[in-house]
Amino acid sequence: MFSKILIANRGDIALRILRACKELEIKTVAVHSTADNEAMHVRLADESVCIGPAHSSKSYLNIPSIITAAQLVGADAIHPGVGFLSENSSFAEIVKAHDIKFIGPKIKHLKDMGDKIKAKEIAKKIGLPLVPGSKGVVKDIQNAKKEIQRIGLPILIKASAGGGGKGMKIVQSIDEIEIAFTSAKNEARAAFGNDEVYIEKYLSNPRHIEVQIIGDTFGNVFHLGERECSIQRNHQKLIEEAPSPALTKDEREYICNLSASAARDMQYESLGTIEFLYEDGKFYFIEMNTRLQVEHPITEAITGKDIVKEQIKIAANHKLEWKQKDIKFFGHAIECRINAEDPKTFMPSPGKINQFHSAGGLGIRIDSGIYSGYNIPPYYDSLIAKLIAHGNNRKDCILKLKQAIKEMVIEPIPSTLELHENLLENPDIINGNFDIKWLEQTYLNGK
Ligand code: MV4
Repeated sequence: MFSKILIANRGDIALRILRACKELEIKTVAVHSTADNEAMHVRLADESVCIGPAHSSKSYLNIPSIITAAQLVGADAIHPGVGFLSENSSFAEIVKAHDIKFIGPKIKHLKDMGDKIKAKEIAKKIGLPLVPGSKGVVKDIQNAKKEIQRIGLPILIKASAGGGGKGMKIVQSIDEIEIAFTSAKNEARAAFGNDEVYIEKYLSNPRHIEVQIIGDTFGNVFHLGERECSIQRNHQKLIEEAPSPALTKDEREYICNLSASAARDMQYESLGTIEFLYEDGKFYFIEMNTRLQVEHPITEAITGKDIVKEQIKIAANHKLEWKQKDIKFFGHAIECRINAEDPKTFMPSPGKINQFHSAGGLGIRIDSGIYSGYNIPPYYDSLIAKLIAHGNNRKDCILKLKQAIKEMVIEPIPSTLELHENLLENPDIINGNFDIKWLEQTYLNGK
């Protein structure tokens, strides 16, 4: 087992990883920017190293600085957390070149899944259903038009180096193709330094359903059920739940087993998530995330597994101590992401928290680095807390969440706590009747 892990992240996720390390009796090293001197994960770590100024390009994304910190303290592994460097294959290569273990999947899988066209090729080979689309890169407008004739409108142009929705263009009618294709390429070049694009049939009202995968270095690869992540705005998820209220038992078994066997074929290691769109009873693979995810606590709630501890053990070449049949699913879990944002305009609302009061009770979990007197810096993601409820069933879970939201106090900064309170009273939410468009087009528009 590792003796010292450097946590290359901040906020609630750094704290989450720190807790897993403590339970495994591994020493922890926090790295932080000058804006995070007073952060909770820094206070609780055994050691901390300031790795640069506030802007994340100079600190949390500063590879030389992080490697130097790891060498200075003698860390034998680095956990990249979520976001930042977590899916950066060059970072993983550099970590490895310094004889430090990168806690995550094989470099090959970071690379393959980072290239969305390659990811689709692999997914196809291993039997995952794809959205109908171009075979690989679409080079020019001529070819784009040919693809449209074959696939039919509407289509979506996506960046091969993209993911998370950046640089996508919808084409509803053929005369839009020239502008859409050119701007998709320009945006992709500007955002990713790679202007390769591909085309897919555009699904207008899908749900977003993803399957959690875990694999060890001995070829044991299992699924830990699915998560429903359709409640989102601007590609930022607000609420996630497990299991999905949209699936039948048969559909769940089908997609989870298919995902596990696909990941097994790849000999996937560590944590991963296979993302699907789900529309009219059919699943379509879109991409695979090769990291721990923000919404992992709902999977932990319904499976009773600490997947961050498992991820660390896997990186240290421990064998998973259970098989697929040993994984039992219990009840229903929902996560509300609480952001330091205005609940109506979604404008970031950093600043000082004068009062913080947590919620509690059976089945309530709060992952957060905030405290009374904490000053939320303006430089990073606005997620400040994750409120997770686990109940016997979906109704029980919603009731627990509503009470927890009433109990929680985060003052005086505006936060999305109030939005969640309202959402949980909405009949569509209560009935599980929503898709990826619902929040923006139905809920926020109708207000
Ligand atoms: C799509 C789609 C509709 N049709 N692909 C957005 C991010 C990236 N993961 C893929 N995304 C989408 N791909 C086809 N062919 C709609 C989206 C999409 C979306 C997907 C999941 C969760 C939220 C979303 C929000 C807007 C668009």
